[in-house]
Amino acid sequence: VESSIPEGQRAAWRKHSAQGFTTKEQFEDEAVRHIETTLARSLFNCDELAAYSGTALAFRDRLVIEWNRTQQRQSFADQKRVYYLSLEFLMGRAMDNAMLNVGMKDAARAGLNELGFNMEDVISQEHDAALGNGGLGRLAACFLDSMATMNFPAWGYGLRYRYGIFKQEIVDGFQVEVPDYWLDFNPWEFPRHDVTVDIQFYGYVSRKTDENGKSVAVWEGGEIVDAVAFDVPIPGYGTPTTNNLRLWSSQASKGEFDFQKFNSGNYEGSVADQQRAETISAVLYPNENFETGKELRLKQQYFWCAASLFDIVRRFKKGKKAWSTFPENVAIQLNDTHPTLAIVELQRILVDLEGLGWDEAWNIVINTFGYTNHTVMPEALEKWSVPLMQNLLPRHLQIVYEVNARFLQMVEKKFPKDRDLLTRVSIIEETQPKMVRMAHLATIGSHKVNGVAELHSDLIRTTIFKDFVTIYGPDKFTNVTNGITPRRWLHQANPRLSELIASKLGGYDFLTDLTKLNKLETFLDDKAFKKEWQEIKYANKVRLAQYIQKTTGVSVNPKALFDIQVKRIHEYKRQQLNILGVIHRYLTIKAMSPEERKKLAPRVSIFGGKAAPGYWMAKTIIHLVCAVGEVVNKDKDVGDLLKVVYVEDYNVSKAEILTPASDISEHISTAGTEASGTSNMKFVLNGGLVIGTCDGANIEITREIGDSNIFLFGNLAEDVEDLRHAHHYGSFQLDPDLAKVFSAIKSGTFGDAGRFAALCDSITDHGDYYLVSDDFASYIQTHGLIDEAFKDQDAWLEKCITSVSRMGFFSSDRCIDQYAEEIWNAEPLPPDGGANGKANG
Ligand code: GPU
Repeated sequence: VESSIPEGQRAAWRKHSAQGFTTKEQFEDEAVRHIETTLARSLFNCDELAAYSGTALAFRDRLVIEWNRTQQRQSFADQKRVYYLSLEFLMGRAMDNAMLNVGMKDAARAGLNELGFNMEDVISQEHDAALGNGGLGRLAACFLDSMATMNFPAWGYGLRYRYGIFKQEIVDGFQVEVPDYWLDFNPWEFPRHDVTVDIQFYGYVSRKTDENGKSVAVWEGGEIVDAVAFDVPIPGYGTPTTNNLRLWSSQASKGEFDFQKFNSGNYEGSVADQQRAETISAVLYPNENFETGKELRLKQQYFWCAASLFDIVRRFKKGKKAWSTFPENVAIQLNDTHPTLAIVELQRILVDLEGLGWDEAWNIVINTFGYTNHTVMPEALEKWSVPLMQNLLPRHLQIVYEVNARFLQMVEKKFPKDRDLLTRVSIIEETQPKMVRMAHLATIGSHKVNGVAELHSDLIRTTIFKDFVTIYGPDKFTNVTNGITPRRWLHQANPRLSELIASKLGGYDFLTDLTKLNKLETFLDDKAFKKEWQEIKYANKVRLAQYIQKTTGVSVNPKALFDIQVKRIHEYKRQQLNILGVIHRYLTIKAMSPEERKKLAPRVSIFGGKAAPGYWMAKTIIHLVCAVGEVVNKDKDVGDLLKVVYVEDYNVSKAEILTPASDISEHISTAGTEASGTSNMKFVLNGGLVIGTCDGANIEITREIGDSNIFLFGNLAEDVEDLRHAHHYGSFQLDPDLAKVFSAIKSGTFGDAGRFAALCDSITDHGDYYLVSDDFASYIQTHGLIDEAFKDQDAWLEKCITSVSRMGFFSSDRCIDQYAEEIWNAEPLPPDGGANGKANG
């Protein structure tokens, strides 16, 4: 369909083209106009939410103008596009980021002041876009930011959940989940009702002969659900490039089939169908590092993969190029195995719908996809039951079997007569029922597989993908250590620190080349600089203390050492080790003389994070933290020496308050279990130190910042297996200090001991799988070192500044460079047509 304005009318069009505001005055014009007309509010009816809305809409206009231009530019340039498929995008708030990227925040602040509002209050009106669980989803958001900033023609594809991750309330020390309906007013999304894709489920496969006498599979029957596109602009920093995040929403099909039902008078039936269709994109599954194998989840996955692939293929076909060039034009990155069906769907499109031969198609598929693995933990590896897939996606299951047969044939040829090898690497697990192993399928269907930190990438090569390394050779497996965007995690979260750094480095170049931070080390003797650094940290702690006071009623002393552990609650992340250590500290303080107490540095132990609703042990850990807080915070013997706080509903916006306010943060997973971690990077970048195990990216952080600037403890990954074995077959020796902690719990010091029995027993009686007891002594001892180190504030500060100066490697810009170079073979498209891909002013 021809939809462009005819040549003769374009001049008139251009004359009236939207400009967006460029001055404070114009900002006020636009904000007030939006409040009065778009929102139909008035001078007499304008609260902070309305002020937020008007401000957001004014900035949105600016974004949209660049967004349209970027999309046009990318269409004309016709170079390789990158597609990032992720079931999670944990975006947080958009407006502050839009202001940073448009570059008019100061004008808007002044304008809002004139209109009677305060910028920070207005910003905090925005509801987080919380379409993710934790690290995996936030990584996707950081990558979008980097890809736009670095001018890559790159789109994200995801699901538009009506309900994101639940809101957590703590009621009487227990987690309560409340649904997060976030779409009430969301100015950052644009419905594209003209971009709708029919998605098929169920039905059956038959074989037909096409006009050339070739046998083709035809997938018929079943039901159709519509995928409607909702687009979200993703602005880059320091560049007009504004990329697109396309989120699919499910709707009942408007096709003939369903109208028949409606017309035949089955009104209730058609409404029920509608609701069933909408269920697909209704809610984000709230599990992190855990898969439940529910049919609706598989439906979500196929719905999103099929819609995205249709869209990607449609865009490719516009260029009228040979199919063989598909991988030169398209790179698709799979964020974990959740989008693995995209591999099968592309093969189906090429073979069944486009008539390519199997091998030709499969070559295209392999060269198009890259797969990122985020865990080695068995409970998180996706497996779908064959009967379930047979019923929902009959043609896809056939293709999976065909892929598997050909793969196993190849393996058999290379390694004859090794039946065990075939059993181990098969996509199909021969259990009852049979299961489809998605990680195997993703590995076989991609040209590169990467882990997210060096240790993790080594582990996948030697454990879950060992046989695949034997089969394919080592080059298919690579590492791209995670990173974070310095725009959000330094400049936005910690504006004063960013400003101080800029004043020393002579500008904000470090925000697009984080390695520039290393010049900070030359200011280690600059007294005024160090004093200001310290003042900024203190101010950030005061802000957090006020927030804690307001939300929990607990008073904490901002001069105390702030010790923070915020992340999803999981036994492998070992919040239980932290709280058991806190109890040990409490018992130690209680046993101290007043003189001894005076020598101790006051502490605030801050916890935050959500437990998956069905994860009872995680909920028990939350309850123990709250129960300990109840006792400790009221204990007059203890006073400021120890406070224990649970911050409710940890999310991206809370992270922006917590991260800049830490002295120490805890990244204490059992060695070998945390693939990377990314909050470790955020805390160090904000001038906090880390207590951590030799796990995930902690190891590379240590290598970069130096081992004297981090507090490492605990057993190494290489020893974990033997230790676990010893728990079962040797004699399990509970750490004596931990034993004292358990007797305090069991004697009811923190309320009904029965509530904590399962938690204690998991360590004492059930094998201590996460090595809490093995690491306890070293953990406690290391906290002692932290107490000592914190007393020398000057040395402490030096560690912090040195660490920040050496964090350049952990920018997500570096990740994207590496993906582009080593996996995607994609180039940036700078808006000025220049040769380099770096952001331009
Ligand atoms: N991660 Br698998 C998640 O957040 N959710 C998941 O379902 C899986 C992994 C995390 C890893 O636990 C964390 O170590 C890593 O930094 C992050 O993904 C991003 O790679």
